[in-house]
Amino acid sequence: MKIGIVGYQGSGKSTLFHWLTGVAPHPAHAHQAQSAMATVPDPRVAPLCEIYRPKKVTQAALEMVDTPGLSRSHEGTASRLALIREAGCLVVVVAAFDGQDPLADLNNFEDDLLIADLDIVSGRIERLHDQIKRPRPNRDELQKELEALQPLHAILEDGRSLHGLELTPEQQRVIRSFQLFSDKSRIVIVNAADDDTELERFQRASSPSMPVIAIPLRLQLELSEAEPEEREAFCHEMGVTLFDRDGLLRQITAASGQMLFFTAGDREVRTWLIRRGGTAVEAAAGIHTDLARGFIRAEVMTCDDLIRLGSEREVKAHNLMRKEHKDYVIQEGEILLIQHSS
Ligand SMILES: Nc1nc2c(ncn2[C@@H]2O[C@H](COP(=O)(O)OP(=O)(O)O)[C@@H](O)[C@H]2O)c(=O)[nH]1
Ligand SMILES: [Mg+2]
Repeated sequence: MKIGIVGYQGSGKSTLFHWLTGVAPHPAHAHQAQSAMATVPDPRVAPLCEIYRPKKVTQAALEMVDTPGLSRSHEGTASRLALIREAGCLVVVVAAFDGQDPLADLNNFEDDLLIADLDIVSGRIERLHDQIKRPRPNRDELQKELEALQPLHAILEDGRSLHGLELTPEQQRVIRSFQLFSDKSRIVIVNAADDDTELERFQRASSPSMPVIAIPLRLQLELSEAEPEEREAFCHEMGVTLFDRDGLLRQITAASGQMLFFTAGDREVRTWLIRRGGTAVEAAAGIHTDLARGFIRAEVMTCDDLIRLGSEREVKAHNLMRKEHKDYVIQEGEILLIQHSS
C-alpha cells in the first residue's frame, strides 16, 4: 500500500518525506510523484535477535510517496489529485510556521478532496440517469448501481467521510475503481515552527479517525542529519527534543490499517506488513506465493511470550505455541511459522 504525502505547496511535504525515508526528493521532479521506502522499526526485533542470533535481519518498510502540492488558486488541481488517487492512506501536511493557520488549511484541503470526490460520484450518477432512460439489456444492473451510489453521494454532500462506514458489498464494488479520497484513512502532520513550544494546542483537532500530530519538520530533519554528539549538544543548548520518528512510522502504519507480524529463525528475523484482519494464508502469500499455495497450517506464538520466556522450547512447554488453519485472523505481533507442502 502506498502512503501519499499530500497538502498544499510549501507545507513541508518534501521535508517530511526526506526525514522519514532518508532520501531527498529530486527538485527537478517536483511536479511528479516520487517514492522511497521508510523502514518501520520495531523494538521487539532486538530481543528476538538475541534469542535466534540470525544471519540476517529484515524490517518491513512503508512505500512513501511525495506528491506535488495543490496550489491554493486551484491551478492544475485535477492532475495533481490524480497522482494521489492510488495511495491507500494519506498523510496530510499543513504548515504552522510564518503565521500560517494550519487548521484552516486542513479544512480547505479536505474541501478540495471532497469536491473532487463529489465530481466523480455526481458524474457517474448523471451518466447512469441518462443510460437508464433508454431501453437496454442491463438496465436493472444500472438501476442497482444508481441506488448504491445515491446514499454515498448524500454522505459526501454532507461533508462526511466514507472511511470506516459499513458499506454494502454492492457499494464497495461500485466505488472501488473511483479510489475516492473520502474512502482513505488519513493522518495529519502540523508542520510547526522550529521555536514553537506549545505544540499541544494543535492536538485538539485530533480524533480517532484523523490523528493530528504537530512536529517541527525542518528542525527534525536537520537533527536527524547531524552527528550524534553535535545533535545532543544542540538539543541541550536550545532546549529542543528529538521527535520519536520510529513511533510516528508505527502510527502511520496503524493509520493505514496495517500491522506487523514476524517470522523468526536462525537464518533470518523479519517483520512483515499485513492489513489488520488479515488471515494466516494472506500472511503466507505476503511471504511467498508458494507458501500460500501449499499452505498446511501455521504455528503461531506471540513475540511477547517468546521474549518473556526466552526460547521456543519454553513457549511450547507453556502450551503457548498454537497450530492455526489458513483462515485464522493474525494478531499484531505474532510470530508465524508456515508449514507447507512444496
Ligand atoms: N520556517 C520554517 N520553514 C520550513 C519548515 N519546514 C519546511 N520549511 C520550508 O518551507 C519550504 C517548503 O518545504 P517543502 O518540504 O519543500 O514543502 P513542500 O512544497 O510541501 O514539499 C522549504 O523552503 C522549507 O525549508 C519549518 O518548520 N519552518
Ligand atoms: Mg515538495
